[in-house]
Amino acid sequence: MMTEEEKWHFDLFGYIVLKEAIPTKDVQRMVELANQWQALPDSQLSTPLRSYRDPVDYPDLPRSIVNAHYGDAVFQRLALNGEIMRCVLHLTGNCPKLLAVSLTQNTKESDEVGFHGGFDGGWRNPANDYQVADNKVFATFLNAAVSLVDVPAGSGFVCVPGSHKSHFPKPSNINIYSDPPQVVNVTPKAGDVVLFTEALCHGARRWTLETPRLTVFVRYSTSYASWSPEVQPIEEHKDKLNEDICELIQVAGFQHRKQIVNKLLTEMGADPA
Ligand SMILES: O=C(O)CCC(=O)C(=O)O
Repeated sequence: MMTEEEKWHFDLFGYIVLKEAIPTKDVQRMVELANQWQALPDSQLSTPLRSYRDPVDYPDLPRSIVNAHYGDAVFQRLALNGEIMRCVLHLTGNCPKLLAVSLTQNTKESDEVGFHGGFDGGWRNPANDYQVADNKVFATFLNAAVSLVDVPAGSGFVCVPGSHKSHFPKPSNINIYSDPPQVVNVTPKAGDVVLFTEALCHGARRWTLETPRLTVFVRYSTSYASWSPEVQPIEEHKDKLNEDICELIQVAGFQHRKQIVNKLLTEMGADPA
């Protein structure tokens, strides 16, 4: 389901860019909702929408509105987007779980996001695994960063390519503003997706434009990841989700094949067996 070139790129660098993966009308709808929701204080967002960190207490952080998929069907379509899912299915061995859909705004005033992930003081998080075998790439914790705006060079997502496999600490002089080859600034256009393993050392440079940077971070893990058992459909808001999304959120054993996976594989013309 991933092409040979995509596997090569993802394995070597820890991310791939899926160009024009999201239909323009869905991008426009998400921008519209982002502008509406981001203009409201947390107290006026309809539950279960809320900020990851309330901007009243954290005015300098980029504002990330979590549970966006409960707020509008466009975010449910996004979490099941065919381009994203053909890669997520490959990378999770057909055992995906939807963890989070967060609509994030960075303004010129927002703090930059320092490097995190990758080699972390000699200890590698066992829940954030990365392996390659049998011509397959395997990653247990993925982030699809869907850009709703064109990102200019010099700001937005940065990473240390290949750091998802590194075994040595990053030199202290390497930071989010360092140059290639150590640090790469990925600058998607509206509708592009940067799909990366959370094992990759990554962060974000300060936003430089007057109009905000809008990104939807759609996070997936393997369905059997037991470190996120609390991520289940929220009982009192379950009626806002379609059946496919509800199933995608469920924890399931690694031998269990979700119906939504078979449905997606069939749609993609792949053999569900
Ligand atoms: O804003 C970005 O592109 C970086 C976001 C990030 O670091 C994360 O989602 O873990």
